[in-house]
Amino acid sequence: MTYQHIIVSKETERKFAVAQLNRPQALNALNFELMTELVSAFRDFAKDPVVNAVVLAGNEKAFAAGADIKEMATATSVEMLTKGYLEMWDELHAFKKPIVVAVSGYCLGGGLELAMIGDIIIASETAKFGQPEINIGVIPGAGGTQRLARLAGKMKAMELILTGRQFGAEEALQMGLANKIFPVDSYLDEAKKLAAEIASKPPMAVRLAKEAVLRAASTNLQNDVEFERRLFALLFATEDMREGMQAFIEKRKPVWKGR
Ligand code: DAK
Repeated sequence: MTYQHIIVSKETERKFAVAQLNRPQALNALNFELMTELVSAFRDFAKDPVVNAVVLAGNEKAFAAGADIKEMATATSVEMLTKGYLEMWDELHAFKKPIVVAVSGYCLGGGLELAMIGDIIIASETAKFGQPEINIGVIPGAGGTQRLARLAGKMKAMELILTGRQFGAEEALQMGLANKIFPVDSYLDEAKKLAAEIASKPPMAVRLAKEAVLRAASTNLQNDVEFERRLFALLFATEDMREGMQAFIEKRKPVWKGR
C-alpha cells in the first residue's frame, strides 16, 4: 500500500519496520488521514512475521506537533466522540509488538501522547516535549493526563499540563520519559539499533514481556483514558476552545472568557 502522509519501510534482515510521519509542512500534525494511514501500517506490521519490532519516527524538526488544530477547530464534541478517531488510538495502544519511538524536534500534544503509547523513547538532543493543549483551550485527550502522571508523577504532570510548558530531552530523561539521548545525526540509527536488538530476541517472549510490563503501569488505564476523553470532548462545547484554536490558526494571542 502506498501512503501520502507516512513513509514505511522494512528491514527484513534485522526484522523491524520503520514508520515515519511525513507531513513536514505542518510539523507532522496528526490529521485524520495520517492517523488512518498509521493504523493501516500497524495492522500490516501486526500480521507480518518479518516484523518483530517497530521504529516510529518523525523528522529532525518534528516528531509531531500534535493533533491537527486546523482540522479540530470546527469539530463538535459529538464528532470527536464518533468519527472513529478514538478507535484509531485504541488500536495503536493495543499493538502487541514493541515500538521504539525516535523523537527529534517538536513532540507536543497528541505527538507526545503517541510517543507515550510507544514502549521506549530515544530522543535527539533537540527534542522538545510538551502537552500544550491548555494554551488552545483544551486538555490532553489521547491519554496524556494519565500516561504522563503515571510516568512522571502527579506534581510534575500537573505542572506540565497546567502550564503547557515545553521541555527538552534532558528533562525528559530525568523524569523517565525518554530512555536515551543522542545527537541529531545519530538518534534515528540508535533507535533502529535498539529495535534490531529487541527484534533478535524470541518474539513470543518479547510480546508477553511487553504485555506484562504494561500491566505494571496500567492499572485502570483504559478507564482513566476514557474519562479523560469525555472531558476533552466536553471542552468542545466551550467558547474558550473555539477561541484557543482560532487564535492559533490566526497566529494571535487568545482572549479567554471562562465559558
Ligand atoms: N496543527 C495544525 N497545524 C500545525 C500544528 C498543529 N498542531 N502545529 C504546527 N502547525 C502548522 C502551523 O500552522 C504552520 O502552518 P502554516 O502557517 O505554515 O500554514 C506550520 O505548521 C509551521 O508551524 P509554525 O509556523 O507555528 O512554526 P513555529 O516554529 O513558529 O512553532 C510550534 C512551532 C510547534 C511551537 C507551533 O507550531 C505550535 O505551537 N503548534 C501547536 C502545538 C500544539 O498546541 N499542539 C497540541 C494540539 S492539541 C484525541 C487525540 C489526540 C488529541 C486529542 C484527542 N482523541 C483520541 C480524543 C490531541 C490533541 C492535540 O494535540
